[in-house]
Amino acid sequence: MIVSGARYLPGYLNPADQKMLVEMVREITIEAPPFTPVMPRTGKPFSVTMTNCGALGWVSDRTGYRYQTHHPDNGAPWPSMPPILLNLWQTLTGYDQPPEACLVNFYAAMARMGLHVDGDEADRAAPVLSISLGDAALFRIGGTKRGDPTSSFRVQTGDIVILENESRLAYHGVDRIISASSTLLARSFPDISRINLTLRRVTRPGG
Ligand SMILES: O=C(O)CCC(=O)C(=O)O
Ligand SMILES: [Mn+2]
Repeated sequence: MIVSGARYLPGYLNPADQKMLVEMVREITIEAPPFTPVMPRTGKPFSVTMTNCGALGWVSDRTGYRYQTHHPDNGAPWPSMPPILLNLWQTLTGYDQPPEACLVNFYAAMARMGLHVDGDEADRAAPVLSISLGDAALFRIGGTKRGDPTSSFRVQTGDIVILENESRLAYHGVDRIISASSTLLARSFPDISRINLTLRRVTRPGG
């Protein structure tokens, strides 16, 4: 792996598991349709659309980034965290608290995600578990300071990346999508190239 503390599990999910997760995402979007987040202050739209499942969902609007219990557009509670995600979290992280949020990012062919730290969680001891589905992406990761050197590698469908220990607060982002490198999403999400699921623990027990 490219940065110490992170775990990269290439091809962890087999094609049948990947299809099951795509169907799971399709069901989530029926209750919680993808929304377009905007940057705090400027209101500039993200190039990805998003939704969430779990007790808490990550949102961004003009007032800031935060976790909230309801969909920003329809006000409904997020769909519950599917058991398959709880199981993956337990198997791969062994963390003693379950994940509270699964952020679902939808990348169209030209979408990207700038370098950032996942820092809106009170529980920074918990790992972040990230699943890639569909077209490959150039994933960039560096250190815990913005100026630290970075390197990039291709994450492919079925790959899992876990940010934990000294990589938990590492800068990371998605430079670009490698179009037409997978057919996984063609049927269920014809306009989407890549889906990323990010599982996170948000709150600390008792606080
Ligand atoms: O799409 C990815 O692989 C990364 C997504 C991400 O870093 C995030 O949503 O915080
Ligand atoms: Mn992130």
